[in-house]
This record gives sequence, structure tokens and C-alpha cells, in this order.
Amino acid sequence: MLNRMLTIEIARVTEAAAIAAARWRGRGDEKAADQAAVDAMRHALNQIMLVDGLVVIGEGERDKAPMLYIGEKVGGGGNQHIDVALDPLEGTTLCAKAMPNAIAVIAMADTGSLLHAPDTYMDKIAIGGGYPDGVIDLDVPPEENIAAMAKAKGVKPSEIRACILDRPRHAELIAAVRRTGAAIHLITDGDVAGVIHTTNPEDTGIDIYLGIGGAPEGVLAAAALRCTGGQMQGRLQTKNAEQKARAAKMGVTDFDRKLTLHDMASGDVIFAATGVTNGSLLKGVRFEKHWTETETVVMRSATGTIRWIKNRKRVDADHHA
Ligand code: VTB
Repeated sequence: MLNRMLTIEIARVTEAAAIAAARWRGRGDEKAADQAAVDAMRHALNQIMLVDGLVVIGEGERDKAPMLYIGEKVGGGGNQHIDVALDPLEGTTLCAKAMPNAIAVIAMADTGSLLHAPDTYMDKIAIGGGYPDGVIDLDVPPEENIAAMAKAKGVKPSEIRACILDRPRHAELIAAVRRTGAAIHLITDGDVAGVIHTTNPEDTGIDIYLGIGGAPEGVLAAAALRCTGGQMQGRLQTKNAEQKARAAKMGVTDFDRKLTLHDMASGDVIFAATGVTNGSLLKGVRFEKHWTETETVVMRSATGTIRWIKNRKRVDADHHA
């Protein structure tokens, strides 16, 4: 069980990463934005004294990522043992180009309860809460998923709004969804936000997420859906020997398994995201003369609580973390 005090501690972590990244908004330098977010997130994580954490989804493998690599210990060495999945800047390109929906994101969970996803692709399907179990299925054609959802929602298929990453690999998927008459919100990047959008269709205008994106991002999104309710399935895309080897190294044995939400994130989970650029779920960081403002959402699976935290921080405060 996770100490609920972590719900405030976790917000400090994504706030710090988002503020650091936001200074690089619109400057065309993805690497610098990402590095700033990584540094700030790592620093903030290591200030959480109660946590003894292990990064299971991070910036990459140890030999490739100097900081927040998979296997890095984080926290102040306390007795709350947790696994951590993080993406200090999800949507580096969105941030570099000052486009919507770049976020700083992290999930904390009981040790052993997050899928150790390799850095490969994952086929994903997700919807928000309030639908009967099993209404969507990764293994049926998109037309059938849209039809089943529309029926469950009590609307026409043409009233369903899907979100899909705008990639050539999705040409067939996009055509199939269009045949149902559903509307498609194409995104250039940022499918963690894309999946989470399904959990708040009133605000985001998105009912279903479909398509292939990053596997680590899939686990982060699954952690959020564990808290908000909603359904999600995923399947790792390990097309060649190199990708299979990478997955095997992370402990995956059945490469083609259809992963449920609980396969990706089980146990007690806390999730947080802070907006870097403005988006439909979160506002981006605001830098004003005398203060900096952030908007964060913190979710907790144990109680199904979703908190939006607006933080205004005085620029001339005595103490800067
Ligand atoms: C997604 C998205 C990321 O990569 O996972 C996507 O969430 C998938 O990869 O923000 P491709 O870009 O190779 O299609 C990002 O867009 C960038 O990491």
C-alpha cells in the first residue's frame, strides 16, 4: 500500500519537471528541453525522503541514459519501496514547437506491479469509464470496436470521436475508423495524453484511443487509467530479433500476449501529470513577473481520487527547492 502523502510529493516532481521543460518551449531544441526536465525530475524525486524507489520505466537502458535510467534508485532511501515509471517530458517535439499537450508524467506503484516494458512499440486501445466490461477488444476490427462503443454509449457511430497518432503506419486504421463515420482527432505526438483524454470525453472531446505508440508510454497511460477507471488493452510490437531481444531482457516471455490494464499496472498506483504546454486536460506552465503557475492532475487508484492542483509559486520566495 502506498502512503497517501505521496500524492502531494508526486505533484512536486512533475511540477519541477514541467517548469524546467517549459523554459524551452518553442525554442526548437528538443534535447535541451528533455534534459532540463530530466534533471529537475530527478532532483525532485531524490528529495522525497520516505521513498526508496526503483525506476522501471525511464529514459532508457543504463548504458544509453545517464540519468533516470531503468534500474536507477531514486528517492531519499525511506521505507516506502516503490517502482517508478516516468517520462519527464512526454512530447519533446510538442514542447520544442510549443504545440499543445506536452506533459511531465510519472507513476508510482507497489514494487513489482508495473510492466517492465521494453523500448519498443505497443498496439493500444483505450476508452474511459462507464462502459460495460469487454466492450472493446484489440483483436477485433476497429469498425466493430466503434460500433460496440457507440451502442454502449447510446449514440450513432458517427458521434464517436477517436484519437490516433498521425503516422503512415496508421493509414489502414484511419481509413477503417473513417468508414464508420466516426471523427478522428489526429495527434502528432504524445499518446500518454491521448489515452488519458478518453477518461474525460466531456472536456477533451475524445471517446476512444487507437493505434501503435511507444510501449513505455502505454504503461504510463495504463497507470492513469487504473486510477480513473476505463478500459485498455495493449500488445507489444516486437517485429524483429533485436526488438525481441530487448523485450526478453526486460523479462517478457510471451511477446504476442494481449495485455490487460492489470498486466500493465496492478496493485496500488499513484499517477501525476503537469502540463508543459497548454492542452485539453491541463494548462501549460505560466511564467509571470512575480509568480510561476502550474496545473497538475494527481490520481490515486486506491480511492479513485482525481485531484487537480493549481500551484502558484512566488518568484521571490525565500526558499527554492
Ligand atoms: C508515442 C508518443 C510520443 O512517440 O509513443 C510516439 O507518445 C510513438 O513513436 O510522444 P513514433 O514517433 O516513432 O511514431 C512520441 O510521439 C515521441 O516519443
